[in-house]
Amino acid sequence: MNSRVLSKVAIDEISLNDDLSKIEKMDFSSAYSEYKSGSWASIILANQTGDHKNGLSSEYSGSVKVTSIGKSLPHIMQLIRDNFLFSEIKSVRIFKAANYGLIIPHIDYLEFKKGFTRLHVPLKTNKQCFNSELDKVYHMKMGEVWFVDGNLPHSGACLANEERLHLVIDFDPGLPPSNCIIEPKDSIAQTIIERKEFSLLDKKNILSLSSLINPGNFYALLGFLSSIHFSKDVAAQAIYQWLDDISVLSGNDEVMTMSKMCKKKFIGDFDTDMFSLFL
Ligand code: YCP
Ligand code: CO
Repeated sequence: MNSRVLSKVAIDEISLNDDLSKIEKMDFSSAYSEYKSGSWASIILANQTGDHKNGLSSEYSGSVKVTSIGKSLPHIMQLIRDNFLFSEIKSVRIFKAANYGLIIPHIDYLEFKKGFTRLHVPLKTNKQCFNSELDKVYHMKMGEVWFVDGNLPHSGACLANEERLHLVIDFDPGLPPSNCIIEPKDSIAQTIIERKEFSLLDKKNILSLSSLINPGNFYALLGFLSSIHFSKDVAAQAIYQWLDDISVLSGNDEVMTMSKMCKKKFIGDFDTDMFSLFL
């Protein structure tokens, strides 16, 4: 797994809760909502323009501007200044996943020349929150600083009737992950999730969805397929192979087109065959 824990920040719970209670009342941006199944949204604390309504990331040179949302969350902004190389930051956001919501397996930065070096810091989480990369599923604990490699297929979820908040900081892509942190601490144990075997029967049951799939339930099915790898030992990107197989078996041209479009949008030319052992 290329994603890894780099450090842990000290969090003062009382001041953090002060900011978290403000976040509860905020309107979240609908940017990137095509990636979600169930509840997922973001708020923008800092970006190129300083406008929090500008929810989409952008590549630029020059320094980041704090938005009105960032200014209203002084404790979180201070935590960032205390722990990270502020001058190399390109954006600061909070990702909220809630109530069994997830992000469909995808590769980031496909629309960019280089993308970013991205770190995650959980500010509110629970045991049913998971992230994945290729064939691994892991859990990020409160205050841990994780490098998340967006160049590999990955996904994230809050599979409980609760809310998960991650601080997500994008740095200049030229910066190696450990250089984003002022004082990196190594040797923090990572929590990898053990999952049940993904059996031939499981695969057969998935393919049998070909008799039920149609353009109207396609996205609901995509969300369901995305959730499987969090509990069964199969790779995140397997959903694109399944979708392809299900849609061919369905004989429905519209579904086949949707399946191809989805794969292209979410993982581009990533070769699922190269990793077919895990499908
Ligand atoms: C991003 N990528 O890179 C988004 C977040 C999933 C897709 C949600 O900002
Ligand atoms: Co991503």
